[in-house]
Amino acid sequence: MTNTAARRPWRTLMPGLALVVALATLAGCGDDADATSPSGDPSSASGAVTVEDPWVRATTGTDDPTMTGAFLVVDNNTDEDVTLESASSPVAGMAQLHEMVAVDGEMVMQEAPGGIVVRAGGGQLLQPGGYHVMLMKLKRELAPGDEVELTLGFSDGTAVEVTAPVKEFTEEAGHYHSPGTAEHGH
Ligand SMILES: [Cu+2]
Repeated sequence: MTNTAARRPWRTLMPGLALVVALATLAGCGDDADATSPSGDPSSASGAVTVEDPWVRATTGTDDPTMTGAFLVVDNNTDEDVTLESASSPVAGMAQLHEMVAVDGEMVMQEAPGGIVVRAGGGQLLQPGGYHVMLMKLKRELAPGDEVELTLGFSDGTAVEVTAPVKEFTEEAGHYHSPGTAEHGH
């Protein structure tokens, strides 16, 4: 896990992003066909890694408006495991991939060592209470209805750019530990 990209000024990444957008467009989203579970149907494999149902938690009215979580579903329609290795967003000075772990009976978040693996032909949910993209050093407040660009980098070299709507998420005390309340469109 490196965060070298996050430390660089965003503009230095822009030339690469043009290619990213092109790749993401070619990969397609499969919005029409995909009403199934994230684990998917192998027979419908499109040979691509796709990102669906992205959303970002609003920061308006939160204790710490400098950070928030981004949530989404990764579908791996290829024959090989792939690892989500990096994330970035123009609204965040820094982004990390986080997991939740139990420490002394409490769920806390930490950077996911080695990223987030998505099995061949399978899917992985990033949701409140579980894996998530941590957006830090936010450059502005995120209100419900806003949109946030996210770029996800994978171990096979692909990068997927998505536009995530900002949504309200009411949480209990602590960070994102409300398993079972995740919004998941599938
Ligand atoms: Cu986190």
